[in-house]
Amino acid sequence: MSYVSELLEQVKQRNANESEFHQAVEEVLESLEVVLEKNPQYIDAGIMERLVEPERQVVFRVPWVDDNGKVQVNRGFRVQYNSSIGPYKGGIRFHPSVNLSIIKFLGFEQIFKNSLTGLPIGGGKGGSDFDPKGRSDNEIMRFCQSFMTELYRHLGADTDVPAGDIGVGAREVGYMYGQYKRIRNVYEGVFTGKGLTYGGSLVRKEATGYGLVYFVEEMLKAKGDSFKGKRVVISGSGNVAIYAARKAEELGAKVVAFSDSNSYICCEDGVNCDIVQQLKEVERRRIREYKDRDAKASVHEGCSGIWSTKCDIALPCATQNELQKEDAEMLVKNGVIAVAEGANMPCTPEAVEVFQKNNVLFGPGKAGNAGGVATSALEMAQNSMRYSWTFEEVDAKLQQIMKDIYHSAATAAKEYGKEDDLVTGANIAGFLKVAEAMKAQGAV
Ligand code: NDP
Ligand code: 2IT
Repeated sequence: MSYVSELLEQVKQRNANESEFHQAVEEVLESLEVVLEKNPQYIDAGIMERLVEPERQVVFRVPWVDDNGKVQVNRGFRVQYNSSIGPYKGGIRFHPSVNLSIIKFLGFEQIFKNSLTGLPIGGGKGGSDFDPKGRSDNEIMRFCQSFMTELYRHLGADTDVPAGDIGVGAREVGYMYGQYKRIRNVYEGVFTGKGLTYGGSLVRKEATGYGLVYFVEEMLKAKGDSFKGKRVVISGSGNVAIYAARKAEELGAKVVAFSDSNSYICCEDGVNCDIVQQLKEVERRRIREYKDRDAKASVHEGCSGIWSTKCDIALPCATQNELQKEDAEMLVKNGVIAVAEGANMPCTPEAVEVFQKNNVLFGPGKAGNAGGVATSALEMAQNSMRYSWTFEEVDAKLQQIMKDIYHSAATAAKEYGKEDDLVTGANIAGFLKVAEAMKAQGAV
């Protein structure tokens, strides 16, 4: 058995029943095989064995009182995966499906993504199986305060800096930040995605979606193409989806479909992003209600059917494993030219294989959606300076970072004989910096 297969077997045995985590590790280890062949010093230094094992994992009880006076109990997680190039950095997810496997896969991905940004941030992720849907503002606040009453002791502006993810936006970040500040009695940049009145950065809200589109623009440009006149399908209708749509439109594309976990909507003339933003970001309603405000739209039950919508560019921006082999085959049959992951690991390995075999340009999440965490690192920099950059300044830095990520992934792929394979290229480019830092710091 090869070194990589043996290590993967060990990971599977040691972390039984964690399928999402296995999936993320398998993809990365397989693409690093070519690097390890050329650089046996990484094997000698035990880099891989250390890389797959989180530095620290915290699992805790989150008790809170609902509006009926009943005590509810959720489970909280923070996985501090790797701090070789900077403080642990990564979002917090609130969704009923959250478990250790999901937080570990997200934390593991975050190591390479954060390295790719070129900024000094390590990898981590956290969350809870708490379901914010249907909860009042006060319930959300009490939950966030209880969550932070345990988590605060593990955080710090130079230790671990969380941010948002699914189910965690500006409102939740505000409640968690407020509780942290109260308990610690320090005003520090311990969270990113903060509100603009208390240390947040301009462009952070837009950054993941905008960054994804900047990345795809670069991917298209390398093939002499652009967004102009393209039909785009975007899954999800949350933070990433909304701002990806806005930027794609700005660059001359037409966004024809959006979804949430219950249904998807299509509009041949282009979906009106103002309505989607009002419905989802402001009013927290369901996507199917779009039709009440735009009669030209059609509504379809279930979310997976969205991939049968004809398009040139598909941007999965909802959740892991939402785009499977049959969906990929359908997209290819309908002439898709580019697919890029706004979500983390939305395409199954079998779907990615379909895209690559059919020469569809494919941008993996750890490269394509890195604009969010990159802008988080810019928020940290501004907090340290006690200064704020303008929207234009942050946006220009984000654009440059996304271009650089594309080129480092493309260059690494070429160097290792895998031209155009951005999955392999992103994994290699992200890995090399972390591996060198770990080697230099000794067996810690
Ligand atoms: P939001 O909570 O704002 O939106 C999530 C969207 O995805 C909603 O439309 C939601 O629908 C849908 N969704 C969630 N779970 C499922 C599911 N199981 N099946 C179908 N649809 C689902 O989250 P974000 O936009 O912030 O995050 C979206 C993705 O992007 C995630 O994978 C996240 O990890 C990734 N990401 C986010 C970054 C950020 O800065 N926010 C940065 C990089 C990656 P519903 O309302 O019905 O739940
Ligand atoms: O998956 C991600 O990169 C995020 N949810 C954003 C993390 C961050 O720290 O901004």
